Amino acid sequence: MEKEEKVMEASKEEIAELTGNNPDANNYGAKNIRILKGLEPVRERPGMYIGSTGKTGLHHLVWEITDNSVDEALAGYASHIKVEILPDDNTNPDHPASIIRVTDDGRGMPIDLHPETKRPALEAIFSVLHAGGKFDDGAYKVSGGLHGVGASVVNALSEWLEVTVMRNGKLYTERFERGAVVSDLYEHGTSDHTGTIVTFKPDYEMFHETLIFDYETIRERMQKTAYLNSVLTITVEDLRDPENIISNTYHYEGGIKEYVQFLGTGKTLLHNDIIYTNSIGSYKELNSNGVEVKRDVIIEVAMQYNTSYNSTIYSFVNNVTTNEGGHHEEGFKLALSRELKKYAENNKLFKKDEDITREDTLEGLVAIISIKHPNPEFEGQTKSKLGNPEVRGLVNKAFGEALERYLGEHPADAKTIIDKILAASRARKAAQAARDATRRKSPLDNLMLSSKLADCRCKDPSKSEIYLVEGDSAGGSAKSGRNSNYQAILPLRGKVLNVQKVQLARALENQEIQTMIRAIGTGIGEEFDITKARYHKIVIMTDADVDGEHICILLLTFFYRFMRGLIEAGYIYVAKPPLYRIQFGKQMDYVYSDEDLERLKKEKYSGKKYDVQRYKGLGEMDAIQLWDTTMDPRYRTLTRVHLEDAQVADMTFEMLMGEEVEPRKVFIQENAHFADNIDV
Ligand code: 0R9
Repeated sequence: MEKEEKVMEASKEEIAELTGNNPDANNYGAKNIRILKGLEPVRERPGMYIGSTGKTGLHHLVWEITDNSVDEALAGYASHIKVEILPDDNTNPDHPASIIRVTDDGRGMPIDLHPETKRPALEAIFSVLHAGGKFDDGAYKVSGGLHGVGASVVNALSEWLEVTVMRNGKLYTERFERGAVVSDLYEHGTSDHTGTIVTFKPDYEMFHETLIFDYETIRERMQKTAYLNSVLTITVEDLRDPENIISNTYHYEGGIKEYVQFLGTGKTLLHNDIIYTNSIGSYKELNSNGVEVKRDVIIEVAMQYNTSYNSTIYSFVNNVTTNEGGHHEEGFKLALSRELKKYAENNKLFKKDEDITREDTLEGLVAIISIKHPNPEFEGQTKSKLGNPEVRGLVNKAFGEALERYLGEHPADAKTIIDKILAASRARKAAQAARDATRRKSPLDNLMLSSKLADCRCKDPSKSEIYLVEGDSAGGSAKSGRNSNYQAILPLRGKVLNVQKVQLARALENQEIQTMIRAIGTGIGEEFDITKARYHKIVIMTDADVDGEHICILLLTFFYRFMRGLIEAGYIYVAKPPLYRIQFGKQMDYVYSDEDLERLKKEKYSGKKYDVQRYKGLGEMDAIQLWDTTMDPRYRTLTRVHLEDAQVADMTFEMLMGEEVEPRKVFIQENAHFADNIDV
């Protein structure tokens, strides 16, 4: 979605009229708030402003508000943020909802009246699209949600929203409903401290999927925000059940160093110290008046190696995750490989014919790159790639110097790291040989593929699907039940390799994985090419039990590690087979959850002598049943797997597949929370 599509700028005259035309951009207040347009467009096309009107979009409302508090903290005026999930006010029993309250201890939003409009400054922030300091040239507002559209969008999409400001020793409140002022800002008491409280209830007219906030999603995001901003203390509370109040408070004095430490938990570390830099780089640009000005970029990097084979690199710009990387990540990787290579060469650590690539230096690495930029440009498919080219050189220089210093001062650590990278280099060469073997198509390989894969007749990938089916027996039923025009079936026997624990070379030796790669057609790793995908729907179909769940997660791990582009393109799905069949005479229903079974027993089958069959596996269904319940596009439920937050997904995989057994067991019995439900 292009930013330009969303911004509907008012004319210069309108801005001048409404703002009093005061260009003093660094002094926020009523005068220089840019008023751009009414809120109707937001209610007309909410997805344009918050990405979606599903669960993800709903939670964006929270981020938009907390981001403003984070800005206030980064400006040096606030240190505490509290996010509370409150119980429903029960005004619409048909639409159960939760309410969010965000509190900060900053200066309090300005309440002074605009000289022309005679309305309070905060009112413009909440009732005019794109009002606020974020868009003022020169204003160093660093925080920002995915779409950065602010408080007015939250207000537009809330059934009601209240802002309370503690300022000048007094308390003020203004209330809005669906974006419109319903009670003007009024003074109603005194306060011995300053701050802002925003409380809102999402509007059921706007969010049809759910109005219930997820504590875990908010907790996780706030924890990350606390790691990235060591000045902050953030409390998250779930007050919905008075019997079970949940509360977490986060404050990380060590900031991203503690983050790296946390991500390395449970891993064997190669060195004790975390390599760290915190510096300011600057570049020149022209401001809105065409005058060249110097801009500062804060650069923070922390990293540490462990003995694993995976790399965990998370990058952020102004506290926003940049899943697709960009120039800050590039600068980091460039400096990393250059400095390590230079050190190894200078200290004669390479034997004859040995060399290392950039990819080798990433193995077993945990790194956080966090920059604060006054004017970030986001690009890429999901607008999560940093596009400012000047950042590459700044990070390269800042981190390169820090790493060079560290290696020079810690020769024992340096040697351990270089040894690890050389091992990675040897494994890479072995993997290349294995990959070449996978690619080499002998007539025997083709025979093996065709004996397992029941391909579809359609050759148009956008219309073709492949079902990866657990077990030969279910695979057989799926082959008989499918629509062979566009549905291909690949049965997978046994547990697919646990790819987290092994290196690429070993994973590729696995027969099931080789067949799957050949069938999908994109290649893997660096050679991955999404345009070669033979199917645009890759559906994992496993039993609705713990083993099935496990196989599903193993497959997702594989895709995440080696064919991530398939997830990013939205090609990976999980099928949902029924758990039960309930029957009375000719009346029959397939049931997909325990709750639905109980409901049907009470409502549709009450008083009847019904029969309930529990499906322990897909293999218990015949071809027709499998088609009806899990493969027929008219009735099936597919869940699209997406990397809404690569970090969460990666940590989940790590937890599931890593060395710690217990959390994995617990998790497998619950649902994978990197998947978002959609009906297809
Ligand atoms: C609970 C959520 N908090 C906020 O939304 C929040 C916004 C905000 C803020 C300022 C201080 N605290 C805040 N909390 C602020 C005050 C002043 C100047 N800049 C920022 C000041 O006192 O001069 N504001 C964010 C935007 C604006 N205020 C403004 F545009 F209205 F100025």
